[in-house]
Amino acid sequence: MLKEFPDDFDYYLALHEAVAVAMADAYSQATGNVVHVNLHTAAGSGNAMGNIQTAWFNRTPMIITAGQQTREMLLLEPLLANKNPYLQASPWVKWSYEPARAEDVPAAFLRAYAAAVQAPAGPVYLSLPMDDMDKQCPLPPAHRKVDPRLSASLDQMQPVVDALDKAKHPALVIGAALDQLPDGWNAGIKLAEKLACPVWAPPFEARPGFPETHALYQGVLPAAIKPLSEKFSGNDLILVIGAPVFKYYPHVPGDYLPKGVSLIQITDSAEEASRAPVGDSYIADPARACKVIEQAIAARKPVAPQAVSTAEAPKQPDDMITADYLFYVINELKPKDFVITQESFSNMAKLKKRIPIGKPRSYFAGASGVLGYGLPAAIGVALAERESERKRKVICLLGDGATQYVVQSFWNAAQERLNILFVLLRNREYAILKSNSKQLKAKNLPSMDLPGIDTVKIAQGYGCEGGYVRDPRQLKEVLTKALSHEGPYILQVEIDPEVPKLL
Ligand SMILES: Cc1ncc(C[n+]2csc(CCOP(=O)(O)OP(=O)(O)O)c2C)c(N)n1
Ligand SMILES: [Mg+2]
Repeated sequence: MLKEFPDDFDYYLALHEAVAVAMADAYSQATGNVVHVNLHTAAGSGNAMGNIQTAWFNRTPMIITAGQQTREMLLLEPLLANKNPYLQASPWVKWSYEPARAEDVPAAFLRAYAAAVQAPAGPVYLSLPMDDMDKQCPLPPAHRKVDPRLSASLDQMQPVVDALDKAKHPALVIGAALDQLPDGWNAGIKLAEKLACPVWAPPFEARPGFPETHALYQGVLPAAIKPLSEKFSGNDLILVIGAPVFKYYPHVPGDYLPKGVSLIQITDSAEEASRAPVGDSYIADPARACKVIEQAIAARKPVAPQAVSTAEAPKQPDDMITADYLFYVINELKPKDFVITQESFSNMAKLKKRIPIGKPRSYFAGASGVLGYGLPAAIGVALAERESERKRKVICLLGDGATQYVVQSFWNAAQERLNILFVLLRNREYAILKSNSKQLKAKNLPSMDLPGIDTVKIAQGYGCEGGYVRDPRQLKEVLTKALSHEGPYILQVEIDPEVPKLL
């Protein structure tokens, strides 16, 4: 496939398939465009599975091609043949296919494209026997358009409008889908302001669908059945837009909703709609639905805008830098325009509190909980920023454990001289797993610590520059320098190995 490669096509080599898929995923998320990832056959596809799962939950329009042995030998299962390309990437792709004939390869690409972009967008998988590339295509397939978005009509939304007009204390839950649709943030903000109601972010969303700096914003819902339900004790109607109902993590049983509270979900995913354990679901384009509803609902008494509750500035710790203090300082020193990618599991709640996102398309994470996304995602976002007018600085916040899954990414950052500050939170442990153990009241678990890893040295080996900080009094100075560095830089911050509560 790489023979006589066209000059007008950017092809980035990654050193591991997990890196390739996450780089491509984030590039697609940041640009809104379809992306093509080319993997080695069965083994390479296997290496990539975790991030293919993430692409599925991130709703990333991604065409994955994977190599396959020559058709002539497939029956013999030669070395590196993919034994079952239809099944291998399932259930995390929307479509997988190995063309029946070489002549079908171009049309299979067009079908893959159409499947990937249609709502809900997602990855598709094409297995391509290597001898196909030498054949001629007798008749190129026709170029055609497939509208990727669903619609939303007043006719369909009338029951939602009626329910909102009747509700005394509605609340909104706005998901990542509104950050993916170009008109999403505005549509959500207008609806929220007309309803003058509280707005929550769903648990584990990869992107904020609503400004975290807005006076109506309440924070991220807890990722467990009972505590999530309790957040809605003062409401009578919950409208969930562009998110699953809900993404839970630890099992804390209870009612899905408080007694007497009803729920409506608007999603473009039939699967998400069928999976919800409570409430009525409407399948529609979430941004368009917001607009239709906003225009049709009766005006409510405007509420006086609350002051956004900003967390109090923390004191500079005496001994060790805490994650909370680190995020506070990053928020103070960050440039006006920035993008965040992150994979720092135990510190997510603090991050959300200390570095609120006020602009769309400015924060990208993995929606799956699979480790190995946040670091290569910074590369994909930085490539998109470099191509765009914006050229924003990418700040990538990483756990010391998460980083080790995809360290090869540092090579791409160095080769492309991308403008990324990697901040590595070195607590020398899998803190979130310790939090989990506490939640489960499990004792004496092995293998929760990560001694002896110097990630700056690893990154230096791949060509990145980097440095260290452990003294809270030096943090501001060191971080200021690191932020002004042109090109990739990794700052390893020794942090307090505190084990936060899981919920
Ligand atoms: C591919 C994969 N393997 C294992 C896990 C389980 N897991 C979740 S969080 C975590 C540790 C993360 O450690 P680190 O990045 O240091 O973050 P910390 O909890 O210390 O903040 C592990 C191993 C996972 N989610 N994904
Ligand atoms: Mg850690």
